[in-house]
Amino acid sequence: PRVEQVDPIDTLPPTFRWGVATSSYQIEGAVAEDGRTPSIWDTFCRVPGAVANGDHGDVACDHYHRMPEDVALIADLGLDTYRFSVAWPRVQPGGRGPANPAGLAFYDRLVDELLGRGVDPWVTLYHWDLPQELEDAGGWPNRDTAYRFADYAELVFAALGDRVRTWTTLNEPWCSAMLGYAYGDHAPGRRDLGDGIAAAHHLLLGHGLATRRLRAAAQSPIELGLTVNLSTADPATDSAADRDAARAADGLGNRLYLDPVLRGAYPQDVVADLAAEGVRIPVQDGDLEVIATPIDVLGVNYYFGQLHSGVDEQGRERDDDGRPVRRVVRRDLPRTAMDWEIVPESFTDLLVRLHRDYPGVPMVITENGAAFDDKPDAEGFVADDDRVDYLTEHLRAVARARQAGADLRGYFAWSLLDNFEWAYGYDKRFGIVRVDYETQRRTPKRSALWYRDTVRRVRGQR
Ligand code: GBH
Repeated sequence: PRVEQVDPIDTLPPTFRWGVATSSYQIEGAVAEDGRTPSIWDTFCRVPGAVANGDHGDVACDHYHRMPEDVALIADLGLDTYRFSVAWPRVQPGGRGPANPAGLAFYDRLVDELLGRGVDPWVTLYHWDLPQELEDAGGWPNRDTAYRFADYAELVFAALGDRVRTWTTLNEPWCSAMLGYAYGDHAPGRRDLGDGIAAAHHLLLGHGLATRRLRAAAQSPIELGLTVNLSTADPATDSAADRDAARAADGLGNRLYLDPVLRGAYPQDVVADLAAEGVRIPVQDGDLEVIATPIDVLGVNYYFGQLHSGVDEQGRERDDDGRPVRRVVRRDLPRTAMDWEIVPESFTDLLVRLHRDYPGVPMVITENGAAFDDKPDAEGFVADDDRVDYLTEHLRAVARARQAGADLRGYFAWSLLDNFEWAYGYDKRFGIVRVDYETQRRTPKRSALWYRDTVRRVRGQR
């Protein structure tokens, strides 16, 4: 255990950005209003067995109709930034052609409401709700989707760029590509490694194209970035098999996204692993230059760190098909309601490693948080000490990485509200504010009050 004189959180500078994050499909509801067309998640939610309890985002947190109340919650917590995403099928129905003014009007009002309350809007252009029509035309494995995304990005920028300074192109391309197209856990539910890898490349291409378009369109300085979900991948033992399993996991999960964007090349070891599976990344001339267009900020989403082994339970290093075994090892650690291990030390390791391997790009934690089995009292208040502990330890981990030299500029808790947790539906609650889905009543949990007080203290406002 380290002995520290002051709480590391108190070493975070007054300029540090403090916020909360959400995403469109997880909170908005109103899926058929004001000209919005279906996204791949509207479709996927109707596939029997795809989402827990048959849940869907038709109503979600009804944020579309309660937006001013939700902005007031953020402002009352004293936070300076709100990270939200724009629903592509709301503002450009079908994913092509002209803007839908009624859909854009919602984000227009949201941005104005935030600015009026002194909260900085931080826009994510794509948090997984691809227009269904584009999926019908091939989805992200189809190269054309990257160009459609760049057009869409420009259209949103034309409407909000006069007031929004910070833009994130994609949220977690690994999830869109692999969970959506390779593993089938997320929309659109395809299960093909080649499709997953093609999707990953076209997502990155779309990111690069959109970055260039926004940079060209900007009349005043803007901050552009990409948000990736990252995890540590440590070997379970020092054996060669375990070390190779960890390398492969780090390659497919982390470096496949970081390297092309920040170094202009795909990692050769991952390219070789994929070739062994008969998969080639569909790179065309000039793609990597586009993907490596400089960004101003890297968004990091972290939930937990993983341990990997290259042997199965019987000690075999290869499976029946002769492929190397790659297994995640669960440790005897406390877990969240998602069954994710709580490993704050890995967060520090990850951030210090990013600083070492990808120097020069400022980082912001665009998501961090946890689901727990919340027990509201009769008034709907949740005394979520487990979440307070999780957030405290992870913020300390961020502050320690910063003390070790990592260029960290801000932190967003996931999430403002309990919301639609994708394939897990509404059962898993990540909010610092409770949502009663019967009444849509919002009640700040103890973690929200702790967050408010912490931000105040660090800013020296008390
Ligand atoms: C984020 O995804 C999303 O951006 C957000 O919308 C979501 O609500 C939030 O996190 C909470 O889930 O157990 O094999 O899946 C995070 C997705 C979580 C993907 C951890 C990788 C690793 C291990 N990541 N997961 S596994």
